[in-house]
Amino acid sequence: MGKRKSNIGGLARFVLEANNNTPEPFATSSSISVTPAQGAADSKNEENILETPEPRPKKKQKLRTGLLGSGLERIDATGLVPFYTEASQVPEHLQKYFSQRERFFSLYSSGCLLDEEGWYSVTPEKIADQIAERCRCDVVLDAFCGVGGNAIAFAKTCERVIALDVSPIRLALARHNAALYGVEDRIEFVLMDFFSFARTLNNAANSSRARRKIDAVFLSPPWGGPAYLAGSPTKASAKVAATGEEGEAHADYSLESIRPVHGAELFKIARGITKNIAYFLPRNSNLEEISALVKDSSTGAAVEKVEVEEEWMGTKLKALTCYFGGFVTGQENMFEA
Ligand code: MGP
Repeated sequence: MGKRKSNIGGLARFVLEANNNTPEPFATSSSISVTPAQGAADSKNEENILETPEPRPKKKQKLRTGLLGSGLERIDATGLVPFYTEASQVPEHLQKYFSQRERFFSLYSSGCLLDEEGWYSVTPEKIADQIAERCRCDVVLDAFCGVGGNAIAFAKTCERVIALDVSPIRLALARHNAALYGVEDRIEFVLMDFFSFARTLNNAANSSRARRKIDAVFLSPPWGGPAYLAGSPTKASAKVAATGEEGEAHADYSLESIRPVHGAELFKIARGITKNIAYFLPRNSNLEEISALVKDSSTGAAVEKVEVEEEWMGTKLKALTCYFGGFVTGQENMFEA
C-alpha cells in the first residue's frame, strides 16, 4: 500500500471466494432450490405416470414480458439493456466481467441488469455489503449509484438511501435490481448530478429552510474507464510497490483522473454535506494524495485521520475504500458533529 503517512491507518478486508479455481466465481455456491413452477411441473409428471391425463382445456398463457414478474411492471427495466445468460451472447470486451456476474450480483440469474459502465464499475456484492456494514446510519447518500450494487447493500444497513445518477437508464437499472433484492422501497432514486444535489442542499441551508439530514456520503465515481490501472497521465512514471497479486505493480493513480471533476474537488463538495465519507478508489491510488485531503493546506499538518481499507476477494486486491470523519476508529465523536 505504499509509504504510510502519519494520518493514514490501514486495514485489509478479505471476502471469501466459494472456490478460487472455478472460472465463474460463486457459480458453484449458489443454492439450488425448487421454484414453485418446478414443483408444479414435478407433481404434474407424477400425475402423468399414475394415470393417463384427460386432455385439459387450453389455458390462456400469460406472457412473461419482464424479468421482475407481475406487480413490478412499473419498474421493470427489461429490454433497456441485454440480459446475458450465456458467454456466447456477450461482447468480447465484457467477457471478463460476465464471468464474475454472480460476484457482482448473487441474484444475477434472477434477472439483474447492467449497462456497459455497470459491468466494469459495479462493486462486487460482498465488498458492497462490507462497506455498508461500516457505513450503518440513518441516511446515506450514494452519489454515483450506477446500476445499484452499493445502494442495494446500503438499503440493508441504513434506514434510507438516496441514490443519485445522471443517467436515466442506469437509474432505471438500479431500481430494477433493487426490486429483485426486495429493497427498492428503502431507496430514493434521484436523477440528478451530485454537484446540483449538493448545491440544492446548501441553498436550502442558506435560506434557513430545513436542510435534509444526511449522515454519510458514499463516493464511487467514474475512475476514467477500465484503463485506470495504467495510472494517470501526469504521474505515469510513478510506481506503487504492489497493488494486488504477487508481483503485480501498477502506475500510480491520481485523484486528478476521477471524473467528472478532480477527486480532491469531489471530496471537498462531499465534505460540505457531512464529515462522514467513504471514498471508493482504485487499488493503485496514491496514498499521499488521499492523506492530503485532510491536511491543512497552509501548514500541511494532518488535521484528522483517514482509514484505508483494502478490499480483497480471495487473492485479488480489488479496490480501496477510504474512510473519513466519524467512520475512522478514534474519531467516532465526529459522527454527530
Ligand atoms: P478491474 O480491475 O477493472 O476489474 O476493477 P478486475 O476484474 O479486478 O480486473 P483485472 O483485470 O484487474 O483482473 C476492479 C473493481 O474496481 C471492479 O469490480 C469495480 O468494483 C471497481 N471499478 C472499476 N472501475 C473501472 C471503476 C470505476 O470507474 N469506478 C468505480 N467506482 N469503480 C470501479
